Amino acid sequence: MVTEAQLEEFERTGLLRLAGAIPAADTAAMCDRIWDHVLAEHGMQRTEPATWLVEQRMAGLRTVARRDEFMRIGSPAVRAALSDVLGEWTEPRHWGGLLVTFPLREETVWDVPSIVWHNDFVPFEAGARLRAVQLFVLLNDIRPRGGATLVLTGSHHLVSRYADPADDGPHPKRLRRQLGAAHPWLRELWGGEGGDRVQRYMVDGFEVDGVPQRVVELAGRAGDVFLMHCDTFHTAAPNCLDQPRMMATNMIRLEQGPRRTV
Ligand SMILES: O=C(O)CCC(=O)C(=O)O
Repeated sequence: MVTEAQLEEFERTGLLRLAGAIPAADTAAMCDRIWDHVLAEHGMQRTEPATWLVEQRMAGLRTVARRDEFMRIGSPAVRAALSDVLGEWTEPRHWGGLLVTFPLREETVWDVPSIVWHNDFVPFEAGARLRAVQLFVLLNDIRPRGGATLVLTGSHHLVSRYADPADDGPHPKRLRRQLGAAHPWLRELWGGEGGDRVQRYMVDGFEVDGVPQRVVELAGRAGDVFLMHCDTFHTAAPNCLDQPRMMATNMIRLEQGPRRTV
């Protein structure tokens, strides 16, 4: 059950963490299926890091994500939280799109990336302020700097201010351009480099139009699940540690009918 304090945090930051929302045995079974695939398709062996040759986020995982094990992402805790936050929601046919990144092979200093910051396009719906929630699920333990998704907390409030209500929905490129033109802090987040970006974006944060913004890394333990407001900016991050990051994501949409607005 999501508490009032968690709902308030979700409203303020666009992000809510459910610790241990999926049992360890279930996430372990999902990781086993990913490793089976990685071995069969790429010859990468779980116990032999020297064979981990794919550095980019791994493509071609759709078939694995259709395996029954991944239906367990829809655990009782995840379902209850979605109901508390969204009200009525649409049951997805599949629960996971997989986000798997193996470690970079060259020693690299982790930094806040300046590329691919985006919101995922979800069409506007009359009368609904919260149209969808994006789930991010940790399938293995992911330490900071280990490739977990980065989220610009607070940015969902900017999207609702800057997106043109006459549009069919919030277009990420358009928004990036508009927000960047108005705010150097954002322009340099998704266009700049240099300086201490960790300090600037993850520690200090900034108020944009009176709305606090800060970059948060979705690191944590296997089975932790994050619910993210669908308009929140986020991006992929490099994996500078020695273990793969294994996550799943999905956009859970509002059901037609009675709605909760936040
Ligand atoms: O790879 C990642 O962590 C980013 C995922 C992402 O941008 C998305 O699922 O929309």
